[in-house]
Amino acid sequence: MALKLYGVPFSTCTSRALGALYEKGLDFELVPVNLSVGEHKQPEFLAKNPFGVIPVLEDEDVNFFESRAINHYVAHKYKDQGTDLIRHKNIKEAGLVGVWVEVESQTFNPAISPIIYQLYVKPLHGETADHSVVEAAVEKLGKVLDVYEAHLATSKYLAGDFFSLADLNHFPYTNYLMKTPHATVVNSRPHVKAWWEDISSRPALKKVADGMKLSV
Ligand code: GS8
Repeated sequence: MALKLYGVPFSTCTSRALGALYEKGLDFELVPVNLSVGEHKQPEFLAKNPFGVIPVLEDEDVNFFESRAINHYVAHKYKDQGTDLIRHKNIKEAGLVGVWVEVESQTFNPAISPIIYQLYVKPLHGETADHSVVEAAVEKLGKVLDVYEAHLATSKYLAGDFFSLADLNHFPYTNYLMKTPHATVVNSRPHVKAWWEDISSRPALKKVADGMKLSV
């Protein structure tokens, strides 16, 4: 099999890459990486990603890391297969996909990731969540989602009237957030809520959610 994804489905970044592979309906092998024994810090894995983090997508002789870049590659390489994640036939729409892919990475992710780190990752290491950090991040996320709320009032999805990589890249962190009491930050904004309900009901993303087993 040509494509191999190294990672574990409970990891948000692995799940981001799984979302694109499932939306494309691709045949691939998921190769588990045992984080608890530090397999990702061993020479064999470091040869694939010198930063020692998951996921890595191996396509025969090339290794791709950084989940968003993996998705960009998959969206381009398989542009005519499964869901068109980048609107490659319309340069302006493709440009808007690029805008919202960056918004997720540069604005949404820094606001949401501390919440998930405190509530899901720290307990995995036997550490206690710092709720003051969570509260501050929820407030910051609320301000970001105020902008999303206004935008989604006039646009069904983030880049336009079509589902794209921009929406998909938001999936894993939001999926974990929605299992916490802080789901209210989404549910209290009607257009953000409707957008979330729409994207999270897609069969490919439901399949991703099934593998995201961490709980608070
Ligand atoms: C982040 C990769 C990362 O931190 C991406 O791929 O998007 N920007 C990169 N991966 C985490 C798991 S994320 O669920 C990881 O490998 N953590 C283990 C470690 O840092 O030791």
